[in-house]
Amino acid sequence: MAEPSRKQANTLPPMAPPESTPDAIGRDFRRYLEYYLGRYPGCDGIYRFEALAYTLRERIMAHWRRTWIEHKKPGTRRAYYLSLEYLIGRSLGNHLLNLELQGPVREALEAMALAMEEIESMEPDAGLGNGGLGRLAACFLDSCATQALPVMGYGLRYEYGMFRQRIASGYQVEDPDRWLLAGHPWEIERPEYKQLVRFGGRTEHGRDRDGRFRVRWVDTEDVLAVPYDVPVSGFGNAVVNTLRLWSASATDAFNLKEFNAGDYADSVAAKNQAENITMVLYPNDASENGKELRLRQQYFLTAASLADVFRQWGGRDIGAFERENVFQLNDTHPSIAVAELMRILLDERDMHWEAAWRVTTSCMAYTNHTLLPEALERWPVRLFERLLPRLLEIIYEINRRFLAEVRTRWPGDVGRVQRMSLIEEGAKPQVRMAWLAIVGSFSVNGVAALHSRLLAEGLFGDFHDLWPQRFNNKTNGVTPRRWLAQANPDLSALITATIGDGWQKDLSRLRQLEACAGSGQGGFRSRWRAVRRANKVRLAELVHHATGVRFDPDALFDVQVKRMHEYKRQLLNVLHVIHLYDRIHREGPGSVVKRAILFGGKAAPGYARAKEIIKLINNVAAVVNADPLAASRIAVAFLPDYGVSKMMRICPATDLSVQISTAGKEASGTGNMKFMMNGAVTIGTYDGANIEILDAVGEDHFFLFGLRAEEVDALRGNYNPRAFLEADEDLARVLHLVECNHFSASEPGIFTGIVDSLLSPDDPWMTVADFRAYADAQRRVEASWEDEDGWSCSSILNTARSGRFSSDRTIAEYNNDIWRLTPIGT
Ligand code: 26Q
Repeated sequence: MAEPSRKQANTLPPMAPPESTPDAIGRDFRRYLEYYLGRYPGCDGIYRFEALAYTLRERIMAHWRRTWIEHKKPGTRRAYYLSLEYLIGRSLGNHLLNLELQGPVREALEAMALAMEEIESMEPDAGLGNGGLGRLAACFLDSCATQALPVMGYGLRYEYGMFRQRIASGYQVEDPDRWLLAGHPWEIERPEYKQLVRFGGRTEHGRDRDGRFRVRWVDTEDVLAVPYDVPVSGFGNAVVNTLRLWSASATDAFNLKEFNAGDYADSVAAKNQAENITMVLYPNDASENGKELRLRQQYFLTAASLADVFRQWGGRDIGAFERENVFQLNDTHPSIAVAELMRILLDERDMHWEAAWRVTTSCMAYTNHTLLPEALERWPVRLFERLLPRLLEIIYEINRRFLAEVRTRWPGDVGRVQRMSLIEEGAKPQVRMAWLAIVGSFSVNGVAALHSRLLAEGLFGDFHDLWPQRFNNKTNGVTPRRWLAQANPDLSALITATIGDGWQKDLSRLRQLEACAGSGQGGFRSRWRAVRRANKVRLAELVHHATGVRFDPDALFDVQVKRMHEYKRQLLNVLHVIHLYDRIHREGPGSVVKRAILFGGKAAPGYARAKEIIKLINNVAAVVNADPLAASRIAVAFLPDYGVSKMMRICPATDLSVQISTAGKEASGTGNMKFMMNGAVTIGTYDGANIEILDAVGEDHFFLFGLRAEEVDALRGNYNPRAFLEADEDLARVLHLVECNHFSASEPGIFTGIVDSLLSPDDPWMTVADFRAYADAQRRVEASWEDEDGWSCSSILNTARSGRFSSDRTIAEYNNDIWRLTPIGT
């Protein structure tokens, strides 16, 4: 009886979407506030945000549904982005921009004496990522929607996102980020699409009625995956894609035995075990940590997402699956997808190995984000055996067949077979996840030209020998909607007034600004400066509010914000700050330009050295800022709790973008692109995407310094930091100031670990080797800064030539070379 009426209901035409006049928006806002949330206009600000979010969500819904229907049209090829991280930040301002509702919403709010920016600032950042890799995923989703590509993101709905950082006595303190407590009005729970994910148990091998070899995975502990959908709007195109985040929940059958045995409370308490899976984001971004819960998270995301794709595939011909589905693996974190897809095809879809393997290797594509060996994921075979026994069997079989191929190609090359095996042998055998991802994918890419070349020549060299055509580069990009249009509205208005609209979707058009950079364009240059100065005033307010340090808006804003890591060399930056302080005392305050130096970034809680570096920065800042002579020229601050929203205030106000990683270590970097887009000039090493930024803007508008990747490698083995010290009095003085506790008078000795690491011949980051070159490059910065017009010209050219670093360009390349999707018709 229920069926016909539901069918009938399905044929009802959709309700007309709500109007978007200021009146209608104002009415809906009040209705949500007062009748849905049960609050009043003078309530706590978070509720005004929520009411506005719901008001906007209603206006997204019809587009969302229409986009979904387009995606589901038979024959539509779709891509799935699998990522353990999405660093989304705030969404309200982004949807307002994309739906072109800024005007009417502002008007509606003003009629109630409410300020739009104030409401926007109430939204908590969705911090479901660590740093670059997670933010890249968010920028990619934005570009996919803007290009109307049928792409869906799959991720995890962590209850606790990236921890909040506080500074106490100069040290980092972590506080949990229970971001969902404030309410998450963007998401829609879809329990009807829940999936079961299995763990543990054992496998049974046998033959079915037709005599075919079959494997059953039995006695498993099951966890429910419940999806929550988050809308991803495109810019001005009525497309709304979906980010589907999975939340773990205990099954009803969970611990049924104990339950029936009367251990009611214990069995309910045991639900925690299952629900723990999506409790917390792992906060390390550059080293694997080998925790069992992390592997559970990875399989949970992968299994739930693949099951969801197959649910939608239904009973259609599996032969067409590879034509219509492609999975992009965001690093090795979801690379168990290779084995899981094989498991589904073999065990659930009854395919033969060869056919299943053809499908798998036609559907999977893998992106690598790091060259650091310590970040390469390996899982103990024993852990795999216990947690995912069926997947381990499949990995063994993939490996057996793969190594046979290697032996055929290189007969007798035992070393090569050992190097390439998916299993690293030894006392504690491990599964090499990157190898699994490469073997199972038709495409393997790095994230900047240098990085992709180093992968092919080094880390993945053996695989490149075997399958050169699999390897490709996709230089990262960032979305100009968030990072220019939204973050820098005044500069955007100036750009639009100068070259017209359209750059938001075609960033190469910024090139037209080149004509405004030269002399004879004094009017434009001074407007450019005025906008940037106003941005610097706003950043100075933020810094003062958060740290008590005063930045002079007319100073050179010298900024390094990113995760704390030795390879990123915040230490080199601090050494330079100390050198400036020393110069002021030796040569007088007039010898240096006025500078405001900003640091920001989180250290992984278990990364002791990175935390010491934060402490050093804070101690140096305290001494410098309290010294009247030094403080007359330089101010130093460490901004706590750096994240997406902070960056939206920082990058429009930065003059000098500090990108000084040891060459060959930063895969790409994406902060560098955000700064460039907003008119900062880069001081940087020849590393990652810096190289391509330099190439785009030209060497007159970029401060290049330091060893090249080849030189870093060549120096290894006979690196002698003390020789650099002896040859460079400035450096010796700087290190002496640290060693003699000038910055740690009340805690002597706390920085000896740092000094020792800098002076160790085994220092992999070779900070001391690049000190002289960095200080000299900073001298060139000073000279350029004193030529105000010349600097403005460089600033304008950096923006004008940043078009290549739009994630729209990156996504167009992914689509042309890897995904081959057709934009949906709207
Ligand atoms: C792995 C195992 C267990 C726990 C955590 C992890 C883990 C999590 C996150 C390992 C690495 C990450 C993140 C890496 C990352 O953000 N890499 C950056 O990716 C950017 C986008 O491609 C690049 O621009 C940066 O250069 C790269 O460092």
